Amino acid sequence: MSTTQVNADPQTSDQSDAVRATDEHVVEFSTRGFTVVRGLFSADEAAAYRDHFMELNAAGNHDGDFAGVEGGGEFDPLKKYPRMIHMHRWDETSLGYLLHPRIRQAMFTLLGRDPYAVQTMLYFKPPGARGQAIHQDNFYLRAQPSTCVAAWMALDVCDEDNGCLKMVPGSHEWETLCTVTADTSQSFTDVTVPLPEGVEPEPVRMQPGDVLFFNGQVVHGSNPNTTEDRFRRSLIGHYIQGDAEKVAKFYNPALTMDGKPLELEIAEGGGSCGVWVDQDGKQVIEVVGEEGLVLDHE
Ligand SMILES: O=C(O)CCC(=O)C(=O)O
Repeated sequence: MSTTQVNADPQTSDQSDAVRATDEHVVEFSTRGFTVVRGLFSADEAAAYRDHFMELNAAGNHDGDFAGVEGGGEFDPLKKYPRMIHMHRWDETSLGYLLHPRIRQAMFTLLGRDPYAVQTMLYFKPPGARGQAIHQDNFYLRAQPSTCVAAWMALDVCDEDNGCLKMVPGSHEWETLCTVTADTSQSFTDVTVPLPEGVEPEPVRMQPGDVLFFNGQVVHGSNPNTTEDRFRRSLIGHYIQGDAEKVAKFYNPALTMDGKPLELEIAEGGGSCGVWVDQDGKQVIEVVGEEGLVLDHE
């Protein structure tokens, strides 16, 4: 199959090293749990990724495609545009993004060392599609010790109308929360986490080519795409911090940022999780027993 190829070579791409993660990004990432490197990829590169994945979608189904749980109705647009996962295992362009030198540089700057690469995802989020209820990525990846990190690239303009990501600043300091049932008329997944009163996620508006880096403990999600004519496509690489020794089975083998496969120990699910309790009028997380729910991936 011939599809649009994306130039992943920083020596010849128009973006080169012009845009990099800086000290300000490091400060924001460590204090808020996430940061956006604006223009890390050019608008043309984002357009080429968009074309590539639309061609892959048009070519048929792929292993792991996920149209969501029941609840989207008879005309659920995700049936035609299911989320793709682990494309880097069979698609060079996805692998090129996952290990891209600019992503590697940004990760190294934010984390102080290379991470291991473990997953790719592509959200098409067409007009009318449900969003994804708020969650913490490390609930699924189970990277231990420490956590996972995402590099979430906007392929379209992302705003509140088409369901941009929304993040809870500072929640990277939280324990992994116990999950509760989500509203599947709004979310294509059926689990979520509760927030204490007064805590609201904030929308992250992005332009094509901007990359949002976020810590795997950060509570985040997205609302439905309420537009009639705008997709909200995004390409995501998931990584685990380079001191992780274990990860859930689904993510093994991991890859070094040079592309070498690496078998880590398997982290079993069902560990302890946190619930919100009142302590002297303040909501704090109390870690309780075992999480009953074990999911392979989000
Ligand atoms: O793109 C979205 O709407 C959700 C993405 C997400 O939750 C993730 O990348 O972990």
